[in-house]
Amino acid sequence: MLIPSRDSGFNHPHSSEITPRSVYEDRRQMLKLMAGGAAGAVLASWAGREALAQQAPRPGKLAPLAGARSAVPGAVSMEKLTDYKDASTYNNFYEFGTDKADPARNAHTLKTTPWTVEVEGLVKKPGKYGIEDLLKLSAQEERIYRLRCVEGWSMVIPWVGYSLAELIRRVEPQGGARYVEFVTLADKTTMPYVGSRVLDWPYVEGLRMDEAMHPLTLLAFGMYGEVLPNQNGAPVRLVVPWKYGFKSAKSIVKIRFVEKEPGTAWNKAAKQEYGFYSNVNPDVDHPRWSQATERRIGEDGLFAKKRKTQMFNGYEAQVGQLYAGMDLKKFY
Ligand SMILES: Nc1nc2c(c(=O)[nH]1)N[C@H]1C(S)=C(S)[C@@H](COP(=O)(O)O)O[C@H]1N2
Ligand SMILES: [Mo]
Repeated sequence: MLIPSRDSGFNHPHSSEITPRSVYEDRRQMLKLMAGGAAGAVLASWAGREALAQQAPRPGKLAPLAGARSAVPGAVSMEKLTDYKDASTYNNFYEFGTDKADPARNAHTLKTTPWTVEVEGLVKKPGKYGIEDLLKLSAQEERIYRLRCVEGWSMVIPWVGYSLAELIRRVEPQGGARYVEFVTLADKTTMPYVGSRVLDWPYVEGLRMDEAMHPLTLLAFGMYGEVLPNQNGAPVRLVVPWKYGFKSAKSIVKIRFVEKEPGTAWNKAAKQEYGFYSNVNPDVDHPRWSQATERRIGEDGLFAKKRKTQMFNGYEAQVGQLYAGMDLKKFY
């Protein structure tokens, strides 16, 4: 993320600063391409998917968390998975620092047990959920989602979780609830950047009720068949695949049902640059850079080809109707 320089003297990372991969990785990529044939990266069948699954065994780093393959339309991308190593070492989690490598380096201090998520606001059944109960509230599914960051890179990650709608139905929103606000942990003792002026803490995000209820909106507890690494938002986060990455709030502690559009962390930091909707849209430029193309993490070496960003990150068939008639340049 990049916000206009303010009086903080803080240097924000630029989209152009995506760490170039080493020559070693170029070589590795070349060997992979040779081994798999030119079409090796594109697999269009379930057989292909299974083959990929074999290429990406459980990392064996954290507790296992299995999910059955999701039947939700659009929930299982056939694209090649991003390497676990890349997905867990190239992160945005500003509570732990602004460099992409900071979260993996610093988030070991995050204490994820005990963990409680409070459901509050305009619901008939407010309450506190211990993380274990929240995990068991519905069946865990594997969802292979593209996630595209507003800075211009993307990944393909096998998440484990269930539709946020399952929880929402359980707590019975009142008629006046039109938005859902997600409040994340802001603990100065374990998160070194909370208190810095880079953002207003806690990091807050929000969705319109119909977006929150959409079956693709995932409450995620794991990835690659294991519980989430701290740097990816343990123990529970959101993944909203048709929106820029920053909508996918990490380490959630409160889910609040509200009447008015909630203020969100990046909108508060730079209103003209990050709107409430933040739908992935190649036709709406960020004020300071184009959003038309993206780089897939792991492909950013010698053989890198920029990919064309798709409308709603490729999920238009599933979510396009949520925005029928809306001016997406105005509601960016
Ligand atoms: N609490 C919190 N959640 C956050 C962020 C953050 O800084 N703090 N960064 C967001 C951004 S900008 C992105 S791109 C994604 C990155 O998720 P990943 O590191 O798992 O790929 O997390 C989002 N969720
Ligand atoms: Mo992002």
